[in-house]
Amino acid sequence: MVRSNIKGRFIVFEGLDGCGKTTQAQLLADYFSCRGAEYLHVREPGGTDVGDKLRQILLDPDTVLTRWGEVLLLAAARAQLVQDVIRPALVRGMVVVCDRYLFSSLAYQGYGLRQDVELVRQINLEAVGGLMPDWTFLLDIEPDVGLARQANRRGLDRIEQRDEGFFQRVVEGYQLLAKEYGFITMDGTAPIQEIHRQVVDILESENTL
Ligand code: T5A
Repeated sequence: MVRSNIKGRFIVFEGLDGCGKTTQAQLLADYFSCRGAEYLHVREPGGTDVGDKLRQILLDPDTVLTRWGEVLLLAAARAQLVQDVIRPALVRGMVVVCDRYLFSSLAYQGYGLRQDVELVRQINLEAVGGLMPDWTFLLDIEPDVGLARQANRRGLDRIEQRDEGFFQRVVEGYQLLAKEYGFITMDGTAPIQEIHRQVVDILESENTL
């Protein structure tokens, strides 16, 4: 059973590079911390020894990787994170806040890189043993806004260096996924604290917190 023994809550932030996911995931983690709740904050790709090594390969601008190689390395990192970290935390009853999940592979590798979306989905569902989040917040921004935020901050990684058409397909992919999976879409250009307040309000209204 996909969710057998799971007592915790699983919350995911998704969106384009620089949309503010990490900022919001951290604010929510701080919120849980202040309330004394047991929580875990993780990001993809990474979060395990293997996953961190794969992250380096995946984001290094000097890496030359086939498209399916990229899909499979991301799925391998995700499988490790779910098996070793996320699922055990959920079984213990913790709240898990995750910066990106398998929807990123559907949006970036499926729609963005034009790989077979159904196959990307199947591979990833296998990789995570069917585990899906309780809530997914999509921070909606235009690609140029996010990439400008990233470039001002730290330069662009291998995936962020892709062309405008790629990011436009990722945006459209996220819009389709939002409908399909019932994401909660937020305006990623709103002030940081305002977005945080809205996230907390939604979770409180559903008795998550
Ligand atoms: N990837 C990943 C795939 O292609 N497929 C996959 O399956 C997975 C898992 C990951 C890369 O890998 C790709 C997607 C990515 O290209 P990463 O380093 O984790 O690389 O990059 P990001 O996911 O883009 O994460 P970042 O932390 O770099 O960016 P965030 O989380 O989107 O944004 P954040 O919160 O760090 O904010 C960026 C800047 O904007 C400011 C922040 O202060 C910061 O300076 N900011 C705002 N400014 C104004 N208004 C707001 N509302 C703001 N919110 C944040």
